[in-house]
Amino acid sequence: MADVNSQASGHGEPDVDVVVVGAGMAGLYQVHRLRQAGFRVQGFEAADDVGGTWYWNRYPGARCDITTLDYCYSFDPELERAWQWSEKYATQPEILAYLQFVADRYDLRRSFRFSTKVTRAAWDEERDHWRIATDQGDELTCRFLVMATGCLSVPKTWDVPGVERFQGETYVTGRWPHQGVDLAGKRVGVIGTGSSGIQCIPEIAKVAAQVVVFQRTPNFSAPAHHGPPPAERVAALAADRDAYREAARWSRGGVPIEPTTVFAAQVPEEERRARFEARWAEGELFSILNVFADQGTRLEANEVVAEFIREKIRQQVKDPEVAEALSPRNHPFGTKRPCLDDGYYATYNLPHVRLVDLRRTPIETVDETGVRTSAEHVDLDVLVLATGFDAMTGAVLAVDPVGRGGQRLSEAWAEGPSTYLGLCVAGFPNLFLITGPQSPSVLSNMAVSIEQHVEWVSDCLERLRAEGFTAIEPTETAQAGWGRHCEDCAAITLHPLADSWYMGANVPGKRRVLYPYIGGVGPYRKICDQVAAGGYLGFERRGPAGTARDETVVCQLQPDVALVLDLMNSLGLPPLETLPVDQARATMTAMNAQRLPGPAMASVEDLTVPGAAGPLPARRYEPEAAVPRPLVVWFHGGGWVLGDLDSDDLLRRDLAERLRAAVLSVNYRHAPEHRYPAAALDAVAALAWAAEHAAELGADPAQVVAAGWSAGGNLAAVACQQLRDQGGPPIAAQLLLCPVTDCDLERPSYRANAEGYVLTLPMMRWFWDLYADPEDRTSPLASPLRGALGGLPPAVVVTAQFDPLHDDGAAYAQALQQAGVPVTHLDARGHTHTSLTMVGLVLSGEPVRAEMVEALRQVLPARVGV
Ligand code: NA7
Repeated sequence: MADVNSQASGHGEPDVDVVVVGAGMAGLYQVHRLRQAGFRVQGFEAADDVGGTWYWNRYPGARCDITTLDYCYSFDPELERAWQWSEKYATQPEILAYLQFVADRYDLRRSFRFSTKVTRAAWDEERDHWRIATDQGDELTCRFLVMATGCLSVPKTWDVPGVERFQGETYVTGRWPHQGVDLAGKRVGVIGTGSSGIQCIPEIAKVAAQVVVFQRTPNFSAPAHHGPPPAERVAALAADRDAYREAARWSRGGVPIEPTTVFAAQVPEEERRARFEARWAEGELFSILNVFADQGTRLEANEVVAEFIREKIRQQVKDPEVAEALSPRNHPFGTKRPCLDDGYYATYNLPHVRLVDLRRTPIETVDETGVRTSAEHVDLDVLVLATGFDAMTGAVLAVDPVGRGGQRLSEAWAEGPSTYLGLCVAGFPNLFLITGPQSPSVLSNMAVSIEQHVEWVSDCLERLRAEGFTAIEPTETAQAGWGRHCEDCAAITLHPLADSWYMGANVPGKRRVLYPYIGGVGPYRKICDQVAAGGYLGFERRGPAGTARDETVVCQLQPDVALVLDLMNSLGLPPLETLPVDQARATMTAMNAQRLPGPAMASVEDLTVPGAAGPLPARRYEPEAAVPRPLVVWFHGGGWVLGDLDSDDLLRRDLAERLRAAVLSVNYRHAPEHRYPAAALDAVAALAWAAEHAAELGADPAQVVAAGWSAGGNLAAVACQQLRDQGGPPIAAQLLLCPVTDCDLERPSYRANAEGYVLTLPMMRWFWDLYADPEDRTSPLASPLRGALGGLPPAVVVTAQFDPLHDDGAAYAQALQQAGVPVTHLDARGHTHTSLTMVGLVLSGEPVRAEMVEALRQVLPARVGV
């Protein structure tokens, strides 16, 4: 081991290879792995022994709330055999004993300097190493700095006014005295009802003479059902340990639970209740978070679970007023860390326990003898602060590493944490965060996430050493891309609705973003693995071997689009273009049948409208709306070949509802039975008829919109050109969603997005071949981009980033603009050709469709029906 008191020489090799800060679950394993790999490692720990969270949080009732046989190391089967957990959720002393056992078993203490805080870390650009200083006067240099400082290790600064005046005993749950506290016969006030408060209140109530709980926000809590480790889990683990652990590593939360695919709206009330009761009985966080697939993303689904829990609270608490005060109503279930408890709610039935609802009677101040609220003075002997932590960033920013160019991490993070994969930070070479912000961390089983990070970091350092690099750092572009991906993930959840510590809302002045990554443990592991396997995608590596820089930006697809693509790939369906047309149509019909129900309409009516060669089936959607309203004449997608009256049904309902418009969907004739120009001529005829009969269709003739998706967008564009040439009837606007506008299949987006995003280049070839002869394709009736564009109705053109047709739409928008037509071009980032149509399934499409409709409203002549 290096002499950590030695002054850094500043020349040649650094004193050690790696400094690891923290001797909790992460730091212990990191030191172990790096030592095994032959690195010279020095650890520092502020406490006088190992344990991290479990060293500090010794308050009564402190326990794990992930089943402990999942919340433990899995890197060594021998270790697993050597340690048996006595309970389903181990108590703090047992977990601390386990970590001490681990430290002994691998002789880890010798690598740590305890009772020592790292106070300074600065990157030496000339020598490619970090300079570290501690509060004990150590100064040393290291090549790599690993912050294993924990996500919930820095208690939040006391922000309860007057706390320092209190003359009784004051205890912070996260800094509970080691010798314990005698609360027997005392009047105890507890501020805070997060996990710590909810765990300690029932225990304190067992001994104290009086307990007064000061609650600002009620939290959701489920019974933990303490007892021995669950028999099925023990059996599953015993039967095949490796498979069990592997399943956890690739799961969404780090515990091997099968995610449900049942949406709340899909099942009747009775079944909803049965599903909830079954999960409630399990007493596990991930179970109760997994009643419905959409409870984390849809308020209505969430409210079903939330209300079931409120009902449970009412059943447990005798006084209805207290029960109501304990019932959370200001945040969706799961957006604040839910708790597991042991008789928490029933505690309020005890005569010596009282709840003070701070929303009704806020704390004015703490004074020498107790707490004064707006309604009373509560005399106390003891004040317990269970007020939480400066989560995710507090511990790292306490050191506030100084990176390249003298930039402090706090400056780099002024607008919120910005990392690549939650592991590294641009501008801070060779700095690694274990379970940092923008990694799954606190939304997962920490043990699994810690192991994944530690192993990734260790492998990375070994690869750097083997390949002769001395520094690694993410590119700004890769980091910005990861930040966008994290935001995209957060945006489709309900998290932004809550003032939670996940959102940084508990610390005044902290930037409001979702700090952890919510994309899931398994998907995240896959991304990290791909980054490494690809030669450190998005990283620059430097050293005597030269510089290797990779400019990749990972995860550019919207997260829910990626999930749908994965799901579709897993079905192993044959490519449509390899099927006979009737089978391709049957496949589409079968897939449409799987859809969720769309927005309800006041009426949906089937009718016929005149086409170019006879009547065409059509369907009219009427939302509840003011009249007169716009009329959208809709042409469905399907490459002129596929599709029927049911195609794009959800999209049309969504459009009708958002625009408060009547939508008339016309089922034009399809190829190959009716090749070019049948579909185009039908579209022209139907659009003309609809525009002439708008009033009869209950709409405003001045607000007729020609619209369509994909090949339907092609038909809408073509029909607008034809009606302009025919001298009317007038069309107010055109809405072209991912339209086909030209027969040139050589545009860059056809190459970039040729495969893998549902609509493929081979499929487009197939559609064109079935629709039109090569010599016909260049006609404006097939390729509207080649037509005259002046004098066309204002247009809203939507393109999707990962659509082979992206450049078709973009080129049309540009050409329209050049021809003097007012155009709004919306380019949907991270979307595919089909994803914007997946109403209810792909939530990231909602803001795009909202923007699309808003743009349409802007160009419609009269702003009615809004
Ligand atoms: P939490 O979950 O942040 O809970 C802190 C609690 O303290 C919460 O109820 C807060 O109410 C309350 N609080 C914080 N500041 C105040 C002030 N000034 N006045 C009144 N009440 C206040 O921390 P925990 O230690 O319980 O749990 C942290 C995590 O550790 C937990 O989620 C598990 O992952 C393990 P608020 O909700 O902010 O209104």
